[in-house]
Amino acid sequence: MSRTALITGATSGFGQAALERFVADGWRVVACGRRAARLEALVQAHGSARVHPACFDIRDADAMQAALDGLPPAFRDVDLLVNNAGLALGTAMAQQASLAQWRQMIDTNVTALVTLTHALLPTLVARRGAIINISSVAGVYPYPGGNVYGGTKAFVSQFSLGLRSDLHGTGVRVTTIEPGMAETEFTLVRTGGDQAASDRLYTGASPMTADDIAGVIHYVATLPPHLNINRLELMPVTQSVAGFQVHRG
Ligand code: NDP
Ligand code: 8X3
Repeated sequence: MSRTALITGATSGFGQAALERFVADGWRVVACGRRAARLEALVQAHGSARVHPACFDIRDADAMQAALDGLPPAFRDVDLLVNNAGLALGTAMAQQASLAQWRQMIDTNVTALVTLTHALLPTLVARRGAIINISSVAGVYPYPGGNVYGGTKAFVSQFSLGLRSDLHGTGVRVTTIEPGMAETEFTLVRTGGDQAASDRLYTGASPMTADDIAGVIHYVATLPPHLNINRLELMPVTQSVAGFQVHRG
């Protein structure tokens, strides 16, 4: 029986790579994002029986609800919610950071994620479905300039554990995936479109790929229904943690 996944941030990076994996495995996918042309290209590539485009800004709760209300019958029974849409903006120290950027990260990574989860929980409970939340190593390990981005991802990881507790006995699975450095449009977005900065970060570093993360998302989603992975932290071999700093003055 064909299952249905709703993937946010399906126009790029992890979300788009995950869509490709799920469609190839016979799933239907509700593909969410703001960039209509990219969503349309996904429908063209895979067909409207497999991919339904849901074009909305995830921070707009009314637009989100309208998109859910407008799902064609074949895409309404969502078995898997992949909360992937998100972003980091800037790497400024907190004392120099933009409050507007902080708010945009919170609105996208936190408020929109909980709003969509809240809207889909009745369906997911009825279908004994699954939720995969994309967090980050930035939510576990602090680094200079990570401030609010890391805070939003710590929220995602803790919210996921809370969902696990609340959904106890429903059969709904909840997993947090916490990736480290992966080459996508993430750094392009974070730097306000600085392709050279993005290239500098990834060149020679052998970062993870979007497809690496998509494979993990698909693996988690297709485990036997009695098995729940609570959280999974991943890094490229070239990345590790080295945290403390000491100021003497
Ligand atoms: P990309 O920038 O390639 O993709 C981000 C996706 O989020 C896009 O599809 C974008 O769609 C969507 N998105 C962003 N803002 C909104 C919005 N307001 N409304 C709707 N959709 C939105 O980055 P990644 O694939 O790397 O990021 C995916 C997730 O993984 C994010 O949550 C990120 O924080 C996380 N992550 C990334 C890591 C990395 O190193 N790349 C590591 C750890 C976690 P559109 O612009 O079309 O709206
Ligand atoms: C993205 C990973 O280390 O750039 O979440 O914050 S990092």
